[in-house]
Amino acid sequence: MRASLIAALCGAATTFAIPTIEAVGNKFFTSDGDQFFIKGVAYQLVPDDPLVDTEQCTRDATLMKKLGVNTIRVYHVDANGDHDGCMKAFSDAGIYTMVDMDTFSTYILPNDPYWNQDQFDSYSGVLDTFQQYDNLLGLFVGNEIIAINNQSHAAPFIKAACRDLKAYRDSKGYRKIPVGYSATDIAELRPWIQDYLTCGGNSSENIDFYGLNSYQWCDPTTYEQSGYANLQEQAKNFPVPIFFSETGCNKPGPRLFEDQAAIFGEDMIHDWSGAIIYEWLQEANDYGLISYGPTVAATATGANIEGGFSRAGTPTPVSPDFSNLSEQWARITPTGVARSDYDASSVSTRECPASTPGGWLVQGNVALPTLGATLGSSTYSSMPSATGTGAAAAASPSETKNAVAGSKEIASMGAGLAGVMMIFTFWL
Ligand SMILES: *[C@@H]1O[C@H](CO)[C@@H](O)[C@H](O)[C@H]1NC(C)=O
Ligand SMILES: *[C@@H]1O[C@H](CO)[C@@H](O)[C@H](O)[C@H]1NC(C)=O
Ligand SMILES: CC(=O)N[C@H]1CO[C@H](CO)[C@@H](O)[C@@H]1O
Repeated sequence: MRASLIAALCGAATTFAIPTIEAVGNKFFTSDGDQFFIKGVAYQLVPDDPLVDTEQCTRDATLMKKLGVNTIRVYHVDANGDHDGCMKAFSDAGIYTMVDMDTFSTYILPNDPYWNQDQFDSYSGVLDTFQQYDNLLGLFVGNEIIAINNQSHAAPFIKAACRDLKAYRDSKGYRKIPVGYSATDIAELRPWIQDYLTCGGNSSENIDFYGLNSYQWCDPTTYEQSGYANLQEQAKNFPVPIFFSETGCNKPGPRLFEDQAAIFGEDMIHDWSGAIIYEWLQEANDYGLISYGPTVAATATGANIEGGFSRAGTPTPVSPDFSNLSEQWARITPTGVARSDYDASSVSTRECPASTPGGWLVQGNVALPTLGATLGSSTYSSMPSATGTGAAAAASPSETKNAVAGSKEIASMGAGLAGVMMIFTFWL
């Protein structure tokens, strides 16, 4: 009895006193029944896995809590690492984690997509490792895989990955950890991707949430001018939670983060679940909220120094970005709706977009690739024997309307994966 009690207590060492989070309709809810809004930062100090250095995580979590952070996004982790210390440090600070399951060698390729057993094993390894932590908020199957029209035929592979990871999650009896995707913000592609990943009527094959990496709001601007009014229009009653999985344009600077007031304000709050600011650590791309000491020569070497920036130490706020964000978030305390009052049937259903020449290349609700399939081989085509000619006529009338600023911002700054790639090259 006593032994089993001790065992139970020890076993409890990796589960923390923080409510779990689940996606219902287009919102996140805690297991306490409260709606959850993300106030996040991207956190990737080192290319392979920043969640194995407990001391560093503890220092960062303490300052993040002061900033008002409740979520971090980590792009790459090593499923074999020991994450107990970091996950506990963040949980103790009330901070959830969103983890990308892919690695530099396993991500779904944009131009020659395939989805195979090695990828599945690698992604499910991350799920196996992180599912035990109550402060795991969600998992990404990909980040910015599709950036130009002719990469859209990778979309069914994104859905296939979702399908297989969700089926695996359920087969293992894990809680319903949300599995989703993080998209590049390209005006023409945006509605197609949003619709495609949530269309077809079978939730087992759809994403559980949609993250948008958008740098459209460059201070000073307004809700209308920035393009956010258009983002909102396309996100209305979205079928699953949608949020900014990266945001924080730094041109011309300083960053005022006034978009936070819009995202959490009356115009958007009913349809959006918050935002993740890119990024925690100051690097050459100048998006950092903190640094671990002064910039050194790009060629400098030393413990934890790479690419001219220290990758560990005591976090020091970058001014004025850190305090500007802190002040923005301090004014924002969204409550949303209680789960018990929320009617999830109010969300929209999306039609699978028809293919268009030179545009979206996936024909409607085409069958998804099976595990092991490769595009353009005998194993998969996203354009099964053309059955109609209607597709050509279906070019979206919203294409021109959607051609707002932002895409060029994205192209020039290389968000997300490109940002991480940049870190990666520092290590070579
Ligand atoms: C895809 O589109 C880009 C940009 O329009 C173009 O440079 C590239 O050659 C295209 N790739 C293929 C395989 O058609
Ligand atoms: C929904 O998708 C799952 C996974 O592909 C499949 O097993 C199931 O049969 C589908 N359900 C329907 C009603 O088509
Ligand atoms: C809201 C806020 O804190 N704004 C400040 C952001 O930074 C600029 C530049 O230092 C200040 O002038 C603002 O007051």
